Amino acid sequence: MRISFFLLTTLLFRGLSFISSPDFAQPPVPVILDTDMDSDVDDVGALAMLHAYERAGKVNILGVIVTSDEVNSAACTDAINTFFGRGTLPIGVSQRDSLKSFSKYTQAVAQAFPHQITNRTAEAATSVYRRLLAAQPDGSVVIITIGHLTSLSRLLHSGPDAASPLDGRALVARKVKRWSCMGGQFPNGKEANFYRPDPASTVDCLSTWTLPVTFAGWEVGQQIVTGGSAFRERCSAQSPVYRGYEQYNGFQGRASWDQVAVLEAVEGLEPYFSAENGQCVVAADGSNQWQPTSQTNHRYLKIKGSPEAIQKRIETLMLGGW
Ligand SMILES: [Ca+2]
Repeated sequence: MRISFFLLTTLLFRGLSFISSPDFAQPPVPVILDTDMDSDVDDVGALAMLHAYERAGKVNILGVIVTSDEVNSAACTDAINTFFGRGTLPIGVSQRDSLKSFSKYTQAVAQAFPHQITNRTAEAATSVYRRLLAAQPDGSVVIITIGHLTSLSRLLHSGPDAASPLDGRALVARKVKRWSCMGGQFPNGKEANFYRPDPASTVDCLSTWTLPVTFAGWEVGQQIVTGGSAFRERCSAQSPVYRGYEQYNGFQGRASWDQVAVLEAVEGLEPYFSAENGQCVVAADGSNQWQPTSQTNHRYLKIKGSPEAIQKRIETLMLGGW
């Protein structure tokens, strides 16, 4: 009886391992995440998703750019990376002094979970961006921005350095495959990542960028609420993801703007999204307008099917599943 039970549990374990085993059919996609880990908590969910993808063999996280002036934004990011076993991941920051304290969750996460890096000790974002890109195969890197575009703009205007003789635009053109951007409201609107606090960086990036870019607009993530009470029941209380959502609003749930960008960046359009091709034009105040054209490198996402299916997929990944 005891042997039978042992065999049963062994087979069950092997079966589950097979179901959750990494998909090695495609090599993992090299990804750089550029986040404003501060005011909203969807950045926590998005970073947790990337770690789940990495464990499943889908992505290779090269590093994280923290585009924020919040004093604990880099420490919180490093604490999450460390929790998921990637404490050696490079982190580059957009700002190292004149820092402010305004986040509802970054301090709590940083205090509760081990980390090494802080905003004051981290490398500059431009140096990290350039070093990470220079080391990758040509045309391979996916950049995911889930905050404002100050660091990406600085990268594009950077000059040659020890990492590469190429300037920023040439380095991006050589190494990047595509950009997934949480930003804007489509077809027309005004969204925070585009207009606050650095709308000039949005205008600059969109006018400078020549490779494919997919916009995950405000109106998509707004329809997908994650991190609510049902999520709390399934999430380990020992996780920084739990701590983040607990601190942010006590698991009342939050829109999934940033997670949508990560989901599409890794899994592509199907089965959750369709896309509209055209041109996103940004005004000096950060508002955006869509111009339908056929010859373009821009597209924006639309939900295909039900928001509930996307919510379920995102929460599974936020919980570390596959
Ligand atoms: Ca964000």
